[in-house]
Amino acid sequence: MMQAPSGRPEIDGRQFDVAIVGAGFAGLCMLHRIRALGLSARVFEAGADVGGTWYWNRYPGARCDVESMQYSFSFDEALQQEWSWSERFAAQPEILRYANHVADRFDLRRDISFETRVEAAAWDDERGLWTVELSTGATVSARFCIMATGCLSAAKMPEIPGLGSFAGPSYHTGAWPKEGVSFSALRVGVIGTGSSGIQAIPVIAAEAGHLTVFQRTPNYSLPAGNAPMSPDYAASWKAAYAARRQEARMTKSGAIYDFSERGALSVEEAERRREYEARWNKGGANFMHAFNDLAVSQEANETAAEFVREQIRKIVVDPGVADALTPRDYPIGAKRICLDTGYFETFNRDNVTLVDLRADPIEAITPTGVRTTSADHVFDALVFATGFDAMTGALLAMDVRGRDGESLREKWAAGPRNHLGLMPAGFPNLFTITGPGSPSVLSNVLVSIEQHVEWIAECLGFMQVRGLSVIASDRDAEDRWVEHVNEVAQRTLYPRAASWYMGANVPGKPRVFMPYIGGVGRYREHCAAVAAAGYEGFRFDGAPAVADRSQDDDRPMLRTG
Ligand code: N01
Repeated sequence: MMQAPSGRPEIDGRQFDVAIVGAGFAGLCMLHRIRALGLSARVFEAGADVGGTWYWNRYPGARCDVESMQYSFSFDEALQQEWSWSERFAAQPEILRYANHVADRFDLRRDISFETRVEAAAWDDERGLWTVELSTGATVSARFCIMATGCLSAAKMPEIPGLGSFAGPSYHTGAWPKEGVSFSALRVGVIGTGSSGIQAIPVIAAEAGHLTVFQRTPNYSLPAGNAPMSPDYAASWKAAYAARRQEARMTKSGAIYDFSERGALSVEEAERRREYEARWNKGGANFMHAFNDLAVSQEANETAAEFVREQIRKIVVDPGVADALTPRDYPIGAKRICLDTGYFETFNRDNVTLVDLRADPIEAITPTGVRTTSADHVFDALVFATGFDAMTGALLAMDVRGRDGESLREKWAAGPRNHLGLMPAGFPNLFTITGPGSPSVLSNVLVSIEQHVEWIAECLGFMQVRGLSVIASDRDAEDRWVEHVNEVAQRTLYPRAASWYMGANVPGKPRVFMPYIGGVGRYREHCAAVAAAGYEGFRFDGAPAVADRSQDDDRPMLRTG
């Protein structure tokens, strides 16, 4: 970008209809849709290129856990027909290539400012504008501000004494170096056994001289069953895309699985085992849909959990290691289920050691490695697979201020609050895509992104043709929605695990179940009903942008940039 004489980018002082924060899949999709409304938009992205999650998470083994044929955009028929996936579950480089393809195909880059972080955004009631402050020193304004910041984008380093004192290189899985890392012949320590650690550990173990895994909580993990994409399978999906995408939109999780109509306890034990075995052998998250009550009945859930524990005992040769790797104290699925390729098998390797932090906690990171109660572990490199300040972290990293200077950080001090997972009351014209209070991380997120993008775009279109300039959510509606989100979560087993869904991985973060678990299909219907009823729970203010309403239907009225 050319620099203005002041040294600030020439974008300084410009006004847009819409400011979009983030150029991951949500930001790209939103920008494309905003352009179709004839509005001006600018996307601000901290990374040097598009891709969001898939730009930052380049750790070895990074791979999607939703099947490739379903983890892609549906908004453009030519796009979904022309793109070919090489594997059942695509790896990070291929998904990043897809994000780049989308950006190129729709010529999106020209409206994106890269290496530009949004530091603050403040609403000005009199001007009906958001003022957005950027890390480059520039300030822009926009009538609407759309947060496409991602739910797992604020990497979380653990709070361990001595962090930063390690003399060798250290890496967080969620901010992996672009140029890659060689662990060849090195002594490597990995802290964390969530989805990222579970994917990275087998790949690092195959390369490293020695790998030590520090595990605090054992995790349930299922074999991914990844394989090269079968051309016939891809073709069958492409031929039926219109119907299958529609079907996926109305499912609970935004993806088509082999859903069961049966409860786990309604069948004999032998039948239950046959069902679990078939799904385990086929691989993927279909296992979690073997019976329809695994997320709500502790007794039913225990049958699936015990099946997985048995598999761990079968795979891991050393009974002590198997025992330490076995999760027991929370329901399967209540923490995000992991999919792996050879994770438990990795602990049979001679060059891999498991340190059970429940028995031998970390005391400190030292210049040479990690000190636990019983030993000093010496490393050449350290990997932190310690997760994210999920769902709210990226939003609250910015100083967002609504009406009368109300701070979003203060508003959400006891947990996120908004109406429909889309707009916090007191923050007019500010939308979040797949934020807290929406199905987001519990769903095939591309389906949820498209649903939010479409809802927001239709709302802006509704305002355009009516000459409305400001939309704000009602506090009453917000209260009701937050209550509903909590109430639905309490009917499930999810709150029984100390998960990042609950904010439990961040010391001091309120323990609130953040995503909406009522299901993607039901949520979609609810959002559509709200819009059909004239945006129930939202209020429109502001004078019409033009006097003559007769031409509203075919003329964009919010264009300012
Ligand atoms: O992060 P996590 P993640 N000392 O929070 C441990 C998505 N994702 O990056 O469980 C020691 O799940 C922590 O221990 P504990 C997916 O939604 C998807 O792995 O808190 N250990 C845990 O083991 C996923 O759920 C894909 O006791 C510490 C680990 O670090 C989400 O991202 C791939 C510690 C963090 O696990 C996050 O996954 C990757 C400490 N102080 C990610 N602090 C796919 O699509 C934390 N830990 C497949």
